[in-house]
Amino acid sequence: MRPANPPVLPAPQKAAENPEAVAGLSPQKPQRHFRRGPPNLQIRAPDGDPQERRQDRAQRRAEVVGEAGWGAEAQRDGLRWRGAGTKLEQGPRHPPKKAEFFGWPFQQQALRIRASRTPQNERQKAVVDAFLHAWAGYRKFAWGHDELKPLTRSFSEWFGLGLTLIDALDTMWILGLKKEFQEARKWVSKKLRFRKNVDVNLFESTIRILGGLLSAFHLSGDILFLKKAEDFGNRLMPAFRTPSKIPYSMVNIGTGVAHPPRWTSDSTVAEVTSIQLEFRELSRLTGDKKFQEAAEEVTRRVHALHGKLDGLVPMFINTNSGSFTHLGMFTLGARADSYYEYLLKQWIQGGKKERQLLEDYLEAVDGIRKHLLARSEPRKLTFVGELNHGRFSAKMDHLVCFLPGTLALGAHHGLPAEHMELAQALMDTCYQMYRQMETGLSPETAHFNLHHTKILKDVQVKAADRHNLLRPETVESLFYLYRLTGDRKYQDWGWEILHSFNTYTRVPSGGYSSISNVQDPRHPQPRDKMESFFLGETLKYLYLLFSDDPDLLSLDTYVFNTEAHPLPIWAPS
Ligand code: DMJ
Repeated sequence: MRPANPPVLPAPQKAAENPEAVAGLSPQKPQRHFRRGPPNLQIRAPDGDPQERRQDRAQRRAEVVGEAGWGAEAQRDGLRWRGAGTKLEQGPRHPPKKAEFFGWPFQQQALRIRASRTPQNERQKAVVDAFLHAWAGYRKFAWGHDELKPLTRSFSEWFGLGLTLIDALDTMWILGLKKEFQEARKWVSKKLRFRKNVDVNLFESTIRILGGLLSAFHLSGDILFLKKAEDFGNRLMPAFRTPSKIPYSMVNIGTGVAHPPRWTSDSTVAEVTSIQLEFRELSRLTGDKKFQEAAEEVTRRVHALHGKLDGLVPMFINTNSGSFTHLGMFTLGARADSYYEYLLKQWIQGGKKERQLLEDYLEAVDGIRKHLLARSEPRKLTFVGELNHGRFSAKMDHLVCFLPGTLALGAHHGLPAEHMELAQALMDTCYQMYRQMETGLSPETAHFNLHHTKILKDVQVKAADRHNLLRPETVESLFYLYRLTGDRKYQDWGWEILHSFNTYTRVPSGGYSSISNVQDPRHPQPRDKMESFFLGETLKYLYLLFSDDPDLLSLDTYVFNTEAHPLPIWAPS
């Protein structure tokens, strides 16, 4: 019923191959759909066995790639010689003129997604229960503030912008929590004001606030969220006024003064390269190109820089010179992680036409294979280590666990099958980072054992790394791996993790708390903080993981930003 996923270079598709032209799905006017954004979320009763349907799709995909007869090498060569297939198409990159956009009757044409009415299974209900418990704490003790402090029943401020509330908007929509969504919407309408003298971090506020508002707009069709997003995006723009066009990490959204942190003129590479999905989408929606142009200028400059190692990037970049600094240090963890994620996801967002993004991504995956992969003892777990001036360290941040999901997503979109194999191996490892801990929760950073000794566990933890911040990366990847393979073990692993969160991090009076010691089930030492991404990402991905409906935020229609906010894939021209 649905077209097989195209290989890297898809053959020109007939209009009839539009996935939304499938019988039984709510019809869209193709032209509007293509120009404006995603189709409605397709919520329907599953027809037939979901596993079978998934296998069919996987088989068709394999056939398409197989027919093309490309291995990884040939695919990349194909990129170069098949110019027609790789030319940067300008179609979806020209947003509608602003006036045209705002004259648009949203109630009829906004590509809204109905709040989920999918029958929820027991596991999904458990996620809804967890969300409501977290939300109850936030609502009671931290309403309108950035983060809940569940133990002291108070709150903390980071930007003073209701961070948790905004980060959680689309999760509520997806979980079908209409009453909670409406109450939060009212706060956004009545209380959320960006004209305030406050420094925000460009990256963190882009992925959480801008991403959260854009996604809430797409799911609900409510223009309030788009207007807020545009206001906020405008206030972030001063960050790009630097000698190098590489943005400062901080910007005051009231005064318009941007600056680097006090101690350096560097920005973090992951931060400046992980704002593009949001800025590009904001341009497309508003018709104002400046957001996209500023963000893409960063991509172009980073692409051209020296100091990479087979596609791997250092962790810092200077806002004056525009060059990488602290050369020779390579990680897939903090400060570099989402650089790789956004190469792939921008390529997908733009309709798989921007060749440079894909080439940089493919080169980086090869770089990871060549320099950063190793296997632990005794279980031979494949992990991604770090490189410091040629010295390998068997250290892996939990943050790296986004990678199995990203690799699987790339394979789904036609990249080499070996990416999926690596994704599955790394997924096992990320699961073991939970499984081998006494609480069943992963530490912030794992050190892998490389020696044939009597140490029984592959995953070792240093005292400073024993905390768990309720991070999403592993359940995020479990969602992709289940969605794309249909192997139920990934759901079971996610279920175990949810159980551990409930056992060790749930605070009876409301909310969940990060903990300081994942190795001590008797004294996990709650830290009195519930990060906004627990509601924005962790619980959302768990809910999606437990869904058997591949059309609940289809990976052919949406791309998730690095804070789990779904944005539309710009439809192919
Ligand atoms: C989130 O803000 C995002 O997922 C980001 O990419 C990494 N850090 C946190 C979650 O761990």
